Amino acid sequence: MRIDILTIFPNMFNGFLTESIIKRAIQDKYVDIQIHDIRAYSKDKHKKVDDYGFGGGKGMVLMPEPIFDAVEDIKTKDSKVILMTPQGEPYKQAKAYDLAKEKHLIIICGHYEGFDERIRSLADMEISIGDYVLTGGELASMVITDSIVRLIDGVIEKDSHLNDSFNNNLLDYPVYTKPVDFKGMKVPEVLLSGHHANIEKFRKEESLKRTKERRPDLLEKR
Ligand code: 6GU
Repeated sequence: MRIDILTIFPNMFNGFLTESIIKRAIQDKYVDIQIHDIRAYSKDKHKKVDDYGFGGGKGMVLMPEPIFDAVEDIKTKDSKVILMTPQGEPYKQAKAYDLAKEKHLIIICGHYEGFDERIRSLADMEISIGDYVLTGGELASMVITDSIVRLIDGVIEKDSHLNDSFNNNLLDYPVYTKPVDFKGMKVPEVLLSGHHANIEKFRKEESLKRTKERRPDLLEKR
């Protein structure tokens, strides 16, 4: 898969691309992630990418031209263009599975007080990562990229995401490691038993119980 991210703050991605699973996925060629500075597409001599909004009001508005030029430059017949905005479709794990099947994603990070409305016409979809406002789409683009890349076949141990929280609208079951007794808090007996059927039953029950307590809204969707 290839992912191209359009941003006016390319340095925000440095840590994200150079650590842990994302770093390894890039090294092992499961994904090619390219960060593009929108400023590089500005035709203005001061590399301007934003301006005052018509009609007044506070804040600067991202201009359409550099972003249109960037998308035109990067787009292929396989591309899906995603616009990051708090007004987008609320992001869910099911969407991560859908996007992980794509060949090429182009992600546009909105910023400042807003972006010119005509930029919307470039996008195949608009995505929000939740009901709160960030200073820009950069963190949101990293959130969705992370959730997609870990689902690409081979990136994490095969099938290890099958029990992830939110699959089948259930939260994950609790897990434990050594020591068996930590400050009087003990690992549940069944997990030490080696009895696989009982362990599976315990995990299913805990998953349900936890979802009922913490996210009853998810159970209603099952
Ligand atoms: Cl995608 N962008 C911004 N700026 N804020 C957000 C968001 C996106 N999703 C939730 N809040």
